[in-house]
Amino acid sequence: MFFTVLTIFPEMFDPFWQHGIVRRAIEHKIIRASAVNIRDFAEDRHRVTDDRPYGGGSGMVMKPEPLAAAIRETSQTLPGAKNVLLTPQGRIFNQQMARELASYDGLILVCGRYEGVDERICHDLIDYEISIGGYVLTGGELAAMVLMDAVTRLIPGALGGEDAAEKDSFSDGLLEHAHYTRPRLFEDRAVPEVLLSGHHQDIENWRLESSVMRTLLKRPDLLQDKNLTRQERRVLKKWHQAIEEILDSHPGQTKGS
Ligand code: 4GX
Repeated sequence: MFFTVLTIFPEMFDPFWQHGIVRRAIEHKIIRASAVNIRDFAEDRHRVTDDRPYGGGSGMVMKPEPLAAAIRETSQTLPGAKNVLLTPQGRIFNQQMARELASYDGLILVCGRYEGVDERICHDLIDYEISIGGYVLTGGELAAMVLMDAVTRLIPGALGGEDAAEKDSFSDGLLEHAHYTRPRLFEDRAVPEVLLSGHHQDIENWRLESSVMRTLLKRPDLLQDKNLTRQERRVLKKWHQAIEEILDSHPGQTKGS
């Protein structure tokens, strides 16, 4: 997988590419990454990339010519890449989209600034318009980093050793189970005994129960959308029954108490 980012602030990506899993993936040639300065494609003496909007109003718009030249030249050298524009008008990014994008040879990520890019760019040169969420950033660069981060960890080998990506949160539609590490006792709170037991099947069962119940409490919408497995239904039924027993043990108290 290669990422090429088109931006007027290429230096913003250096710290992102120099740390953690992303850095390792670059060093192991699992991904390639580069940032191209859109300003380098501006033809005028002052290398201007923005202009005033037709129709008036405050704010500036990214000029189409430098952006189009940057996208076209980059696409030419990277056949098989998809062009992605980061924009609040895009589809909201999620894990399924990350998986789809991870299947391509390359992604060209177009980062707008100001009020946005000339509409004719979106139309003719962009394959995907993607938003990372319902809030307004000052530019597409942070959104591009979020997208690259989520895609990188899905590329085989990026996470090293065992490919943990598929065991993760969301890969089976549930949140991750709770995690614990040493010490056994931290500020009066103990690690669940089963995790110290060495009984692998018991641990697996506990983790599934932890996943299901955390999802129920924190993200019930995920359970609503999901085709539940037999084991997942069993966990929900167990707690459903426990709750019913509590309710049944307090007969006669119906309203206001
Ligand atoms: N998820 N922004 C982009 C400028 C812009 C506007 C329109 C292209 C078209 C954002 C988000 C986001 C702010 C980045 C506006 N560029 N990007 N920028 N949320 O808010 O992706």
